[in-house]
Amino acid sequence: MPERIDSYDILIVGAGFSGMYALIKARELGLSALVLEAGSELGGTWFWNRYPGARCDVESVEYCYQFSEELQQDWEWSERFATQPEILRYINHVAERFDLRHNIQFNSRVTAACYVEADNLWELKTEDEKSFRGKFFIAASGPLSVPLKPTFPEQDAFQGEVLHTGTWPQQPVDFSGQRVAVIGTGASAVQCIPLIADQCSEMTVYQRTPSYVVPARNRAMTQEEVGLVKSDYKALRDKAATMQFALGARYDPEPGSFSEADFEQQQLQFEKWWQVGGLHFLYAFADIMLDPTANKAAAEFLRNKVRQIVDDPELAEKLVSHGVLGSRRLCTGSNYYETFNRDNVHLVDINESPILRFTPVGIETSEAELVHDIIVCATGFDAMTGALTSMDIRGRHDLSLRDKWKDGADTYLGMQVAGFPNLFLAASGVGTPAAFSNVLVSIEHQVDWIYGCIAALTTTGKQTIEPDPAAEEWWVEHVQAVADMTLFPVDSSFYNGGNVPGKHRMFLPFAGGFPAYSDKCQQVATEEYTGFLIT
Ligand code: N01
Repeated sequence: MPERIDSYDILIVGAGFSGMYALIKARELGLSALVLEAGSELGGTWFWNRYPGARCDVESVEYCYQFSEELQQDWEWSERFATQPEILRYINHVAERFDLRHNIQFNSRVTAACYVEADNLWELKTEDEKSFRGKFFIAASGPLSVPLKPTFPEQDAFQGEVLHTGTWPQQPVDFSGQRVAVIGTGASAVQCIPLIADQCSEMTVYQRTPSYVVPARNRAMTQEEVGLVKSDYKALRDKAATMQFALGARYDPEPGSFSEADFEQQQLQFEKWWQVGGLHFLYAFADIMLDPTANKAAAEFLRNKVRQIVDDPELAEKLVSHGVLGSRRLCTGSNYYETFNRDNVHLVDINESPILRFTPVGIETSEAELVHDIIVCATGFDAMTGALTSMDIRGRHDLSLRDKWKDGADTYLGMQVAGFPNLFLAASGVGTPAAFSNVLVSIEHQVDWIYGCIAALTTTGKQTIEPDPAAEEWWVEHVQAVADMTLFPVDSSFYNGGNVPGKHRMFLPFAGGFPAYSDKCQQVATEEYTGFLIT
């Protein structure tokens, strides 16, 4: 007897914030849906990234869903920036409140997805060889879900433990008395270094490119400010939607341009936003990401802060970045630079002393062999495209997404890819502002748009939607043109694939801000999906 294949209206890959919301929306529209999730639990990136110090850099009152006023009112965040465990508690609370679990299949890593043209449906296959069919396929696989593991010579020789921040063990790791290496100094490293340094006996940080780190200034939320937010949550959300990064609605960004202020005013502005803390520092002037002079001044202000914090001037110079501020993700930290004043913390600049190989007891650089018990790789992700190309996705005429994206990840509005009918991308980060914005705002916006589109198709009796290749080409060029008007694409980073050896270089996110992007999406929908081919 042939194997029975379960069929749904909607197949969703990923049970993180976007997959969960996609499921909620499917239910709302009375559509049958199944979520396939590789992990054994909910949470996506927040399930896997449970390293010490993991917390969000968007304020908790904004890093949560806004589709339900009741949900907003009944959940209480305890800190300005929520920790990973608190975010997971929230995610589980949402799953319970909306009764989501019975439509989610865990431990189900999707390895292949194929558009079956004759039946106009998608067939997905999981690692354990199970198949599922659905009319629409929503890839909610996340922008940061494929960890980038370094490949140093003789890496397997090391006898101790090797951990990656992006696939952290489910049980807490005991660092006491351990000699720990941390490779990488991006956002994950910036968060875990101070906490691990507190516990371990010796820490060596292997740095290739320093980051700009602004203090998070995390603290407990007061009842008063929670009350204030909840008294008109909608106003806060509406304001955020008009802001470039769709975050920081509790603060008023400075509308002025850098060149209009004199030196003293400029420094006062920078100091004011340094004191506010967090990513909001980029709001100090309206043109920090547009005017190289403004950007250089902001960067020098941050370098001077490091020079004040770090006791050893030579070490401070190694820790400061000379890149374009914001071109690589701005990091927020708590006691990051201060940690390098500790006697048990050492920095190896691997540009000066490259890592030659791993050895059974540690890491050999061009200068010395250093002994470690645990090596923490905080080496990032194959961002935005990685989760999608890790599946063998095939559209019309067996067109492979991996092949199509070899020379550039083309999408139209970041929602769909030409040649892949009825496949929707939910906040993958490609061609959308998700990576530059409060991703929760982007997720809800994109998922709402996708279901608006599905509803429009269904009510008009249409069967498929996919981008017109010409519209896709235009969007790709537009995304590049907009990025080129800013300073975002200058340095090599995961924004442009520069962090993955051999990956095609292309600036992936839409840098024009959330309001411009959502306006464009709205316009396309209003004009009956211009740029899409509907059959
Ligand atoms: O990854 P990264 P991440 N040898 O790519 C280094 C989100 N996030 O996990 O820059 C030596 O930023 C690499 O060096 P270089 C957030 O969007 C958010 O830290 O390539 N070093 C770099 O220093 C963030 O931006 C939060 O020269 C190697 C580091 O590893 C994104 O996730 C918290 C190497 C990787 O930095 C990714 O952050 C955490 C090698 N072979 C993460 N390979 C918050 O919400 C890589 N590196 C606060």
